Amino acid sequence: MSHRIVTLAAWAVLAYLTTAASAQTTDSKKDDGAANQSGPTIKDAYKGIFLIGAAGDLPGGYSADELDLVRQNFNIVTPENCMKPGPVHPSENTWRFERPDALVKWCAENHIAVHGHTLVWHAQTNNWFFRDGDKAVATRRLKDHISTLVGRYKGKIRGWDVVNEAIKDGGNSETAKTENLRNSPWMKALGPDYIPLAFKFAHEADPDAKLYYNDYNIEAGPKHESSMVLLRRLVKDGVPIYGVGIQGHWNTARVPYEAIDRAIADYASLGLKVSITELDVTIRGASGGQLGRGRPRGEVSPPSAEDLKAQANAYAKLFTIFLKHKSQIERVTFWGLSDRRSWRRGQHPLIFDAANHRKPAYAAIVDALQHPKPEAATPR
Ligand code: 9MR
Repeated sequence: MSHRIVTLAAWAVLAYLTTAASAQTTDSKKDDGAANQSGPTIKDAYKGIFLIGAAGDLPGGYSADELDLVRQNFNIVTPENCMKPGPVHPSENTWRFERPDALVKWCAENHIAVHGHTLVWHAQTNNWFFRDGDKAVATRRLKDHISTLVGRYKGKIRGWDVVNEAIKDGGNSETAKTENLRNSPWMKALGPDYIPLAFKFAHEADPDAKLYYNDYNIEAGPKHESSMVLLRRLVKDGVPIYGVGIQGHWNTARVPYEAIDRAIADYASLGLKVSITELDVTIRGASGGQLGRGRPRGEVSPPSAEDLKAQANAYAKLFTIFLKHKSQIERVTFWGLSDRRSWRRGQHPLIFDAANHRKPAYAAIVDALQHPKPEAATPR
């Protein structure tokens, strides 16, 4: 009997010490920038406000854990590469539908919507579209491409980035008065009409699909002004455009908050919806962008607690701005799944770390619903 009491007492002491030790670990981890792993998921927290998306060529090549992460946290997926003209339509009579079909099927099985990306772009588009042909041939190839792809997934893909990145970078006060279109192969082949034509063909193939113009850095400066000139033309000409995609590849050191706030209102004033289509915010400081300098190849330097905090703050401010415009915003999509599944790997840009754990930014985004960051939501 007394032996039993001693054993129980020993267990109690051990249990106390273990709890104390683990509390200490959690506390000291917190100081290291470790994030709370519980609490509502981002897609549930933002339900009925906007769709929350991730980019990726799912499901092939993803682990079971990663697929679970997608199911739990996101309600819309953008194929990162597999539906772009180059991969899906490498030559005039060759289509590679295996990955796009698998993605659409997996998303349907998991009740996840799909946003198609992208029909017309200057990059990842093979030369055959423009070879040995006049304007009529290039127009026919554009139409065939769009009708086949959009038609195949009619009713299964919610919307499309119809034209991607048509506006030149940079600019000045003169170009700001013009559309300042990039001299892309499509521009050379068809002139500025390629843009309304692409929207027309996409709309004919799926009248219910929500059609987007998508671009980066269009929230600020002369490029923003040019985007307004272009979009005004499209709206005036009755082009079936539904929304504008602000890509959102930013960095904690210089997120143009005020410009973003204004740009969303500007696009809404044209009667267009807005989505944040490729969101990622890299961290500043020494741990941003260091792809293994002085480290074994491929190894990435970890972010500091301070950097993670700054990133969480940046994401919270951004979501406060998005919430301010919630009636105009359809969707916020992250460009990738985790810091391992990102085109900016090494710069820690997303809300899950490389081991699929929530980063401080995750809770900050959910928390922005209850506690908006006021400095980011000042009225215009
Ligand atoms: O994330 C995509 C990357 O895997 C590709 O190599 C790259 C090819 O250009 O495209 C990346 O995605 C881009 C998107 O399609 C359009 N906006 C910019 C994105 C990042 O480069």
